[in-house]
This record gives sequence, C-alpha cells and structure tokens, in this order.
Amino acid sequence: MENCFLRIQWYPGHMAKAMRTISENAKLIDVVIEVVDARAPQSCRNPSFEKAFRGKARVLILNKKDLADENATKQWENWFGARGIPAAGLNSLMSGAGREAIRLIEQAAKPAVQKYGDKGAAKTVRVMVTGIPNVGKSTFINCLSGERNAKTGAKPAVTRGIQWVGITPRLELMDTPGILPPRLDDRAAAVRLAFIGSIRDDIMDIEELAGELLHYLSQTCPEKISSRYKIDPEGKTGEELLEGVGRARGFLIAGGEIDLGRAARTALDEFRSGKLGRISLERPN
Ligand SMILES: Nc1nc2c(ncn2[C@@H]2O[C@H](COP(=O)(O)OP(=O)(O)O)[C@@H](O)[C@H]2O)c(=O)[nH]1
Ligand SMILES: [Mg+2]
Repeated sequence: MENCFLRIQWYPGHMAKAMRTISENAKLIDVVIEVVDARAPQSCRNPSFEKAFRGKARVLILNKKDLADENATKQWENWFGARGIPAAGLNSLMSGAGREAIRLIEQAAKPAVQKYGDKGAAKTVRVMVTGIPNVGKSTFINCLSGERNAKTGAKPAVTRGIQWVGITPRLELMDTPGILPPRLDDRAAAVRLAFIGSIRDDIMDIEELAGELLHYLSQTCPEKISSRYKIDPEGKTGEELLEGVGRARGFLIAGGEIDLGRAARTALDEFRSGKLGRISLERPN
C-alpha cells in the first residue's frame, strides 16, 4: 500500500509551464475564483500558486456540495471566511447556481469597482476560474455563462488569444479555466485527491486505491459500507473489504475468483458519484 502513489508525479517542466500560464493570465484579471471539491477543500488547494494571485480579490467555490457533508461544508465556509477568503458551497449542476455565483463575485469585486467609481470610471470586472482537475471548473463556467445577460451581447471578445464571455454588463469571464497541478508532496492529501478522482486512475493501482478508500470509510462511516454492500466492515482490511464488494455484486471470473478490478472501479465510482452518501474527507482543524 505504501508505494501505491510513488509513481504519481508531475514533471517539473509541466509545473513550470502551468505556473507561467497562470501568472500571465493573472495579470489580466480582477477576481480569482478557485473551485475546490467540498469533500476535500484543503487538499484541492495548491499553495505553490498563491503568489500568482497575490492582491487579487478571491472567491472560493466549495463545489459538489451535494456530495459533501452539509455541516462540514458550513464549517469550511466559516473557516475560509475567517481567513479573508469568501467561500461558499455550491452545486454547479443545480439551476440557479450561476446567479448565486454572480452574487459572490460581485461582492468580492466591490472594492475594485468602488475604487474606479470614485474616479468616475466604470470598471468591467474580469474573472478567471482556477482549480485542479475534476473539481468542476468547466461545469461551473457553464453555469456562470448560462446566466449571461442577453443584452450584453454574448459575443466573446478576443484578447491575446483569450476569450472573454460577458456575464453581466460589467462582468466578464475568461472562458478557459486555469488548471492547477494537484499537490502530491503530502501523501494524505494525494490519497484524498485520488479518492475524489482528481488524479488520473491510470497512473495508480486502483485495487490498492479502492482498498484504501473502503478501509478509510470503514473507520469513519462503517454504516455506509455495510448498508450498501451488505458486509460487516468491522476489523477487515482494505483487500477483504474489496473482496466483499465483489462478492456482494457477484463479480466473479473463471474459477469462481472475485474480479477485484471490477469491484475497485465500482467502489470508486459509487463513492465519487455520491451513491455511498454525502461524505466529507476533511474538516477544518
Ligand atoms: N454532484 C456534482 N457533480 C458535479 C458538480 N460539478 C461538476 N460535477 C461533475 O464533476 C465531473 C467533473 O466536472 P468538470 O466540470 O469536467 O471538472 P473540471 O475538470 O474541473 O473542468 C463531471 O462529471 C461533472 O458533471 C456538482 O456541483 N455536483
Ligand atoms: Mg474542464
């Protein structure tokens, strides 16, 4: 289990390129919207990029709140809020999410707009969406641009190869998200990112990963495992739990052996899509 993640790494060149792209784009924008997965907000953040965003207004979207524990998400909103980053839980797939997001952005941009207003100028607020893979950046951008005001004309403006989409008469959105590389220096964080699907499965041993997920769940919310897979998780190892899932689903291969690969994909899919219930992997400490 220990070397399950040793094969995961970002090439330094990739990291440097991501940093360059983010820094260049950061110059063009007023508000950085960071999308994280509400189930693991801390692990989704990449502190390496903080300096690129210094001085910008910030909004933190705790996305996929429908999959996270409601209380934990509330705690995260308060925790980030107390540290100067306005944060809000959101389900980007729900109608009305775009309007809620616009309200948050306008609030964050208020000081900048005010500064221009004092000089008699009207400020167009430009925003960029960032985040690590699979947290819902594209879905969020869609929900935001779905709310765009028809009167502004939806024509995207092309500046230096960047497309801006008018959301309201004074709010423009960069139409491509800034993809941040996930942090892999902290093993516990990397494991959570793998659980939520932010690290590509094909570079990991998914049977080990699913075993570790099932074991983690058996420690933190055993009832969710027992009710879905009809197994008693008490005292079982990850591998035994994985076998239990395969047996419960009748995933057998020739010779009556359990198809552990299929059991692993099932357990991971079901956790990621919320079929095991609303489960947060992190709470503020
Ligand atoms: N349940 C739920 N699923 C979401 C939400 N936002 C995005 N998703 C799903 O998460 C997956 C990744 O979303 P995507 O926008 O492609 O992520 P990106 O890689 O950050 O651009 C997709 O299957 C989306 O449908 C949300 O708020 N709730
Ligand atoms: Mg995307």
